[in-house]
Amino acid sequence: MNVKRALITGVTGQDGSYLAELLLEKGYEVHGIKRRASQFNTARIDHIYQDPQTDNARFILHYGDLTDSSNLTRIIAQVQPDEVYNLGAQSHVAVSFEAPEYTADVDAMGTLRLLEAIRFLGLEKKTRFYQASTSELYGQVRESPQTEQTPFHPRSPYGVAKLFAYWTCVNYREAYGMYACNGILFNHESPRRGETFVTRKITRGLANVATGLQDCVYMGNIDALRDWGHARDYVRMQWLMLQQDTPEDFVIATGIQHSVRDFIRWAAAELGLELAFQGQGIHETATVTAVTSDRAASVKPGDVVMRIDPRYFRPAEVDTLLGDPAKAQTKLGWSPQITAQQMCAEMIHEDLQAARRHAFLKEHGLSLPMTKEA
Ligand code: NDP
Ligand code: GDR
Repeated sequence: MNVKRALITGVTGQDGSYLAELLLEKGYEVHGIKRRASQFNTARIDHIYQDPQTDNARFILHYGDLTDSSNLTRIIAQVQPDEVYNLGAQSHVAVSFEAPEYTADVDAMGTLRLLEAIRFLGLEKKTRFYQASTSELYGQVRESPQTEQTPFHPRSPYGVAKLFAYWTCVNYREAYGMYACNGILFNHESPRRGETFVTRKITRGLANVATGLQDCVYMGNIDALRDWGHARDYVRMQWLMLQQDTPEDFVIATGIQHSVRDFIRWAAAELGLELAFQGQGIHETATVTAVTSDRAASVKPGDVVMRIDPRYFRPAEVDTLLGDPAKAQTKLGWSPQITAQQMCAEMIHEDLQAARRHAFLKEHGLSLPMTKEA
């Protein structure tokens, strides 16, 4: 039987880890590109790691970087992939304002480098290409909900870089007949979400508060509205998009919107904390009004567990995003299985366990360094 071969950039990230699991389950040989780092950076994929010394390893990692054309070309020449999933990116919107040139190099030029390598190697009729596009393309939204036809107006260096990548993907499809698709994915989260994205910052921060490791979480714009789904649901869609007869772009979203404030409320409720939000703008706080579970043994009514820190405001904000997944539902038969609230509960569960481990170690004078900044 002909085993399909996939190459994933960003395999060490949230989506890369779930996608690698999915493709391995489907019998693929999965190749991933990881960056060299001064410490191990494979925590999300260690559970599926396969010893390269074994003869039949189906999960193979290559050192590489989206800023290095020669490296990408060499890996693609060696792997001869049937499918490339370009998930690698400097993916943090706020950080893209701090490092705009690097973000453009990785997120925009990195996509071009990959597509050009496929073409240069004469693989444009063999290799199917998935581009991790984003709802950040809509930015200052012109209509709601957003569809595949909604005009783009990115609001950050990240969004602008991803816009270049989006159009590059479309252009290679039109110019060279490549099977190349954009998945326009709305925010998706999980217990594997990076610690500085808002949902994980909330679940991790409040779990730390519940166990006495931290007093309070400091947030930015909690009025922001997002359409949150679960990463495990969304990677299924990335694969499905590459299995169609013709390449097309798809919005992937739940079609349901919540505020950051709602997410804080859910996370607190999962810990048995009822909150009252008081004050406005930078003076807004969340105070505990009742503690209904021993999960938050370190907290008492009257404690302020959330404050605003303007450092987390962005130079230009995306206030509201809401996706319309009708095309994906009709053409691909896809619909999300996990609600945002269920996902929040799963994240709290995992972060509470981690916080309890930290608290236990601290109690026994064995504390590991713990980064509070997020
Ligand atoms: P993560 O930030 O969790 O993962 C990003 C991955 O890219 C990591 O493996 C990271 O490596 C890698 N990476 C970063 N810089 C480079 C580089 N220079 N060369 C090679 N690899 C690099 O992101 P997600 O998994 O959440 O998202 C996956 C993709 O989907 C990204 O492109 C993101 O922009 C996009 N997206 C995400 C959405 C979401 O809500 N999660 C929504 C829409 C789009 P390392 O582990 O070493 O840092
Ligand atoms: P986003 O996700 O910018 O939408 O990009 P993030 O979780 O960072 O922010 C969502 C919203 O929450 C507001 N916010 C805060 N955000 C962070 N990170 N930290 C805070 O303290 C905070 N307080 C409020 C933000 O201002 C924003 O409005 C994510 C990334 O995964 C991108 O790669 C992806 O393309 C998009 O989702 C879709």
